Amino acid sequence: MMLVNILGLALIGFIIGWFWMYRPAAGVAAAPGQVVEIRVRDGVYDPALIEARAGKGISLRFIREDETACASQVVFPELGIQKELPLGKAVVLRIVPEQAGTYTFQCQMGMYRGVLQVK
Ligand SMILES: [Cu+2]
Repeated sequence: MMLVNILGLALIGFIIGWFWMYRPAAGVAAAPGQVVEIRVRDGVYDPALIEARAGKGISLRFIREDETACASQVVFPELGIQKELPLGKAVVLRIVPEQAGTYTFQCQMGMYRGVLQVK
């Protein structure tokens, strides 16, 4: 019984770690005007860390390969952007971040997470 509880806790910890504490390591630096392709698959954005420059526009081309409902929208809460991602169809988002900072992009509930780092 105790063992079951421990396994349960370990599983919960793993899920929380995966969804909420996931921090992307490798990033893609976007040159101004560049199009960065982001694939949505297996519960993550790939790449999940995009670097851009303040005041310079970048285009993010989202390609959803993940069938789960979580992947059906991408939301940039700080930028007020919410976009439908049809399965297998590229959606290009043009973004011009005016100020340096860390902007998240995520699914509707915030389980899939990515970061747009603006310098
Ligand atoms: Cu979700």
